[in-house]
Amino acid sequence: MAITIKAKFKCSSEKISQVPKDNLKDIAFIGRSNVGKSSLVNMLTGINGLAKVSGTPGKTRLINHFLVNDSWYLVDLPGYGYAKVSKETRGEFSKLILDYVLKCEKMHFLFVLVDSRLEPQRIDLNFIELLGENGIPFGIIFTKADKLSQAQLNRNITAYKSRLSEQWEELPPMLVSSSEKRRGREEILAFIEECLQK
Ligand SMILES: Nc1nc2c(ncn2[C@@H]2O[C@H](COP(=O)(O)OP(=O)(O)OP(=O)(O)O)[C@@H](O)[C@H]2O)c(=O)[nH]1
Ligand SMILES: [Mg+2]
Repeated sequence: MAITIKAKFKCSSEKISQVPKDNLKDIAFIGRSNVGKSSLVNMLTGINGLAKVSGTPGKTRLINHFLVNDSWYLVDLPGYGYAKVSKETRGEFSKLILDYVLKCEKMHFLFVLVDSRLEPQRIDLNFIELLGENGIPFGIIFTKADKLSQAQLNRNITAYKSRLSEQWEELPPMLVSSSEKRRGREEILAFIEECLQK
């Protein structure tokens, strides 16, 4: 049976001083531009158009908070790795992303979305390294699983694990999604529920 959740847009922030000041926990989504963060927010909430989706990378520019079941926030973040996004961008990750991920106390758990079709990308590996170094709790979601066969998906996930194992003793939790086919919804929501208890 599909889990129903209640969700509504709360606010967009252009700096972390603007994020909601309540003590509800944030579950956030990050990853390269166009990887499918906003689509996943829509799929999980079951509300198409709640988060703005686009075929052109760099659509989401602000930190968007969506209140779920009046008790926690789903947070849609801008993507990284898209050069044209902003003139203010320094280095590979914007100040907005770094401030939120490294300094925002509401940030309870971060999902790093990676395109299941691609071999490990340098920018994602760099971002994951940054999270590891700073002790940020995170998991990986392999997106757009509808675009490849189950066998290819398994091969790519195995390759990703072995790549991360070169550097880390312990691997982060990993999940699979397809916003197109609504795959992974139950698993991701169950994972989040568990995460919110901690
Ligand atoms: N086939 C398929 N396409 C997807 C999936 N998820 C997202 N897309 C497509 O990928 C494109 C980018 O989706 P978004 O959700 O806007 O990606 P984003 O990560 O939020 O992008 P930015 O906000 O630009 O960082 C859109 O054309 C989506 O329709 C998926 O699971 N399967
Ligand atoms: Mg987006």
